Amino acid sequence: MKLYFAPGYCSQAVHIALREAGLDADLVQVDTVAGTTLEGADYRAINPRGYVPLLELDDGSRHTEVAALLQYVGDLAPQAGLMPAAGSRERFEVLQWLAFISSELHKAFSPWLFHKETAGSTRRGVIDRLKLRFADLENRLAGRQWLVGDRFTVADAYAFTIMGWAGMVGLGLAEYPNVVAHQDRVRARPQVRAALRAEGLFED
Ligand SMILES: N[C@@H](CCC(=O)N[C@@H](CS)C(=O)NCC(=O)O)C(=O)O
Repeated sequence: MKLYFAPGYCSQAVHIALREAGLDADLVQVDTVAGTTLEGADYRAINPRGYVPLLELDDGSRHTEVAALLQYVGDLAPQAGLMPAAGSRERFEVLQWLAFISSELHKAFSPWLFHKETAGSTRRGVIDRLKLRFADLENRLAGRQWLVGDRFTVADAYAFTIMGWAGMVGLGLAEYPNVVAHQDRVRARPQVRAALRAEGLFED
């Protein structure tokens, strides 16, 4: 397998899931602004949408969308518990959190808060809404280690990656101590550290 990624982008969630699942994947770094891989290949020819992540399977097929990739990777390694069993209540909950993180968090941060062209009024509106969603996450994490059940799942990897962006756009998390504790808990996992290290975002 091959994961097309950019350091600290949403592709990080899939990168973490692959490592937590114990699956080997080649990492191909992409410059999404230039539209090329680091080796200079035309990334638009690989993914016409231009964004990461993209997961290329060993049969050469190419797949996108973080939430779908996370489910797929989790299902490849059931013993890792990243994706609960089909039909279980816990899987239903993981799917809900993936959808929430994707539509309510990920797609609010990106592109709105990452583009300097975003008008101030839009920016303020997005931030107000994001704070409501942060509060949802904060409530969910009260008295819990992980978003679903008592194990780390792909939902935790996705939440960690996206909430890691808060500081980058000047949104402090001090009002959300459960979220901060969750971020710390995820960051402390050996496979997460390995993923961050491989992306050049963390050094021992
Ligand atoms: N719908 C896609 C969106 C992926 C996405 O937003 N990727 C961002 C990084 S977090 C990106 O590559 N942006 C660069 C671009 O769109 O050109 C998904 O859920 O995977």
